[in-house]
Amino acid sequence: MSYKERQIVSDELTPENPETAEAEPIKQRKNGLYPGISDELAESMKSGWADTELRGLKPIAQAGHTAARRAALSARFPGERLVVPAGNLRTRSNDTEYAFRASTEYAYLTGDQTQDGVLVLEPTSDGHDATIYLLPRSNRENGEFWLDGQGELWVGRRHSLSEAEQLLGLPAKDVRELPAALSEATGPVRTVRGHDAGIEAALTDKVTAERDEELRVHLSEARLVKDAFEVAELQKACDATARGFEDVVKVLDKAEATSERYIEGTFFLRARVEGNDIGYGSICAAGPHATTLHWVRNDGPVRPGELLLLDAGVETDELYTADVTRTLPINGSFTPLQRKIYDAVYEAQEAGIAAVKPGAAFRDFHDAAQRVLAEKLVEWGLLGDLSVEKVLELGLQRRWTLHGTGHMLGMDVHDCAAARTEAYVDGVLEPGVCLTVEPGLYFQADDLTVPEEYRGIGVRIEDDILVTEDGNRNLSDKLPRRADEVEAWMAGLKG
Ligand SMILES: [Mn+2]
Repeated sequence: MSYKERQIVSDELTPENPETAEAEPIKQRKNGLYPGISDELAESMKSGWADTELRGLKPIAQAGHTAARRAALSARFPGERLVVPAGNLRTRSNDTEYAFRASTEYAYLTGDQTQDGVLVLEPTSDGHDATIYLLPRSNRENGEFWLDGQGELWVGRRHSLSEAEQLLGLPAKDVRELPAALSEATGPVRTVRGHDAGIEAALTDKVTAERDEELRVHLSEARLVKDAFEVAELQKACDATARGFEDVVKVLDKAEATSERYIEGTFFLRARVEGNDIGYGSICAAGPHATTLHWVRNDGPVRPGELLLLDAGVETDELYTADVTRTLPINGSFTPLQRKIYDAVYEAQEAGIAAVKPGAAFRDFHDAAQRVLAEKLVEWGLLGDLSVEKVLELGLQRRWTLHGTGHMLGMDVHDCAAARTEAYVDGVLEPGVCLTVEPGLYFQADDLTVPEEYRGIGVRIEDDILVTEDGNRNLSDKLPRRADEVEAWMAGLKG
């Protein structure tokens, strides 16, 4: 069947009118439009298929945690209908789509990652009833399963609604019924915007941007403290990421013969084999590219004698990502100047990590790391005869430190981004918070204010730190950080 034929059928099967789609066989409706399909073939495709319904399925590992997360959401918005969509496929070009990644809010509250899914919390007298709306198994009677481009014959078997109920611990209904039901519903409602235009259209007269933002903020702040399942996922992400970094070190000679792309592809292989994906575009920055904070073009040369700044993270199948950076001497050993700069960043990171503990202000680890870096820059004579205090007061070190020292980490690499300032940047750390500590020094290739030999050197060291009851735990400590340990680790891997 040609693409064009599939397109016509799939246009006919718009979900707005599921009853029509159910009742009327496609072939009859579009009489004569499918010259390649005989009545006999259409009839044949309707039957002769085994019952593959799965029974007695066990709930997913995080079912208990998602129930607790929904309960917290319910308590925050009593008496209101809450609508949280997974999102839809997005076009990459013509009829090809980007890989689907469910919205963080939906995956956090359900553990499900199905495109077009929607979680709805209906208010009751004492809380909410949660229902998950999903696309059911493809209809075989009307030909949907093989004639529609999103039919199961093309894209693979989906869970039936009954299977989804067993797995997720939630009642499941047909998502094609949802827009009409939402349009007719009365009472206060909020939704998470930006994921599903169809759901937003159905709610357009009922929601306000301000109230929807409050829902988004709540869901961001709810994720500040990770539960036990989430901590285990983040550890898994960090462990897989460490193996991905080892993979890269083993093939540095191949990267030298090709480009930074070899490093990107090598890490991606590990991410796909052990996890769902990379959690963000890998930064594979060799030589002066290391001074570009978000270098993701990764098309440059990899040269011995220079440094490789690799900032990459595996995202687990449950969508928790690591965010780790190591700066490595491409030939296996630092030059004295590279090492001097590296050691300064290492010392700053040590000071930053030491400042991560329950009761500390979120800003403390940033301040601790920035002070060390300012001291080094003054010591090296890059800031004239200014004192460290004066440099920090004027923020002059930032010409070379450039960015904040860390951020929350979780399902999003920059997690909890909608949290209010008082809950995040001006907040206080508590056990279960997970954040990155990632100071850096960057001397741009065209920076005339530093000695020539500094130009084009960029160093960042980044680890994922969990706040514990009595301090912190470095989830990414399977990768060495100290310069001599990095060299020994590389030598061991290169054999
Ligand atoms: Mn980061």
